[in-house]
Amino acid sequence: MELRKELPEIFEEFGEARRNGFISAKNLKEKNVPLVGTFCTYMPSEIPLAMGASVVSLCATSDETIPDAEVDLPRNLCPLIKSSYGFGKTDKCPFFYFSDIVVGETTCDGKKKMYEYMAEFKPVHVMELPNSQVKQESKDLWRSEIIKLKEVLEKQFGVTITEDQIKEAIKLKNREREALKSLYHLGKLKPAAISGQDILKVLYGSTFKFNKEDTIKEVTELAERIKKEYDEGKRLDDRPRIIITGCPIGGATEKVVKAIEDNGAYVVAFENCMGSKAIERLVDEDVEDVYDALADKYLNIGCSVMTPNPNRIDMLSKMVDEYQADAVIDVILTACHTYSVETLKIKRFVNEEKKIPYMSVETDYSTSDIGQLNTRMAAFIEML
Ligand code: BJ8
Repeated sequence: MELRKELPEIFEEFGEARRNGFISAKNLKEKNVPLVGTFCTYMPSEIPLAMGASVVSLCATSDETIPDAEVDLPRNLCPLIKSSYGFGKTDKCPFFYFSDIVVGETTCDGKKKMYEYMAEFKPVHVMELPNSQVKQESKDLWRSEIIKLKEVLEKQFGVTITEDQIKEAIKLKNREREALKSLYHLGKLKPAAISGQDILKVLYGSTFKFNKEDTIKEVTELAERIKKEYDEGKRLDDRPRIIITGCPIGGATEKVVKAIEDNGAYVVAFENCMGSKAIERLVDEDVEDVYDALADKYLNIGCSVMTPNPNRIDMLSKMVDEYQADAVIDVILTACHTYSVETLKIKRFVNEEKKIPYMSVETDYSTSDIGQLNTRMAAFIEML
């Protein structure tokens, strides 16, 4: 039985969240609520949340503003970076327009250099992210960068951010993570309960919702409803189960998920910054020092900018087992060197240790490769 047909309005509501978020952002500004823009999962959003600010993921998932970006930036650059810059430069992203400050990090080379230009038309604070997760010096540096972020925000907005406020923000963000996990963990059910396209709609949509209590309630109720209906027998057909890993997806790159599901498989999980990479690990609420707790959570994100990057492998390994995956597809954005170089390691791990098929696909934000994506997915899924 096709469950999706019975829940379209809820998924559509999340699908529309970005557009509806524009109005919410305007309303927040009218109430003088500070708005902090971000492009990356490493940004510890608990710090701005602690002072009552709202945090928004800035537009970076469409090719609409790439030609404007290419006036200033090289063409041979990751589309996420060009899109981010283009939306900012042209003021076509209302979230960017309403953001009082953008917080960036020294992740990949292209992104950190792009922030230098972005700072010409927007207040930008760049956090210095170490490239190693294993050294104590790295953890110390990241902890001090989190404290520096707090001080920058305090100065810019004329407030004091207390540790108690940060503790409350940690609890709130953890509850939001738990709610989202309850939804995407439904991907572990076999046969599938919902499609990957619907999971993605909720994950992507939730990044544009400002009222966290509402999001927690809506997502929790949605997950409970799907599980209840699944237990009553409403489920999708049994198809090959795919885990997506790699660069962040959402917006234009939903085409990859669609191509997989149009060609006979389901995406059951996302090991990327739209899914587990960002959400799975909570901030430890029992650690007395809030900065230690935040540094530990965020520095351990398994992004390919880290060297080495064992946390990506560890998470993927667990996910392949828990989601009973039949294959892994690695999505690489054009000109993303770190994820691209890491494909060999992921391929070896998936093929040799998990003993399931692996494929990497390189894509951008255009629609020109949809035919090719369909052909490749059909051939790959056929052999599963
Ligand atoms: S934590 S994945 S959101 S850096 S795709 S801009 S790496 S060239 S987006 Fe990312 Fe943070 Fe990592 Fe997640 Fe550079 Fe690659 Fe482009 Fe990337």
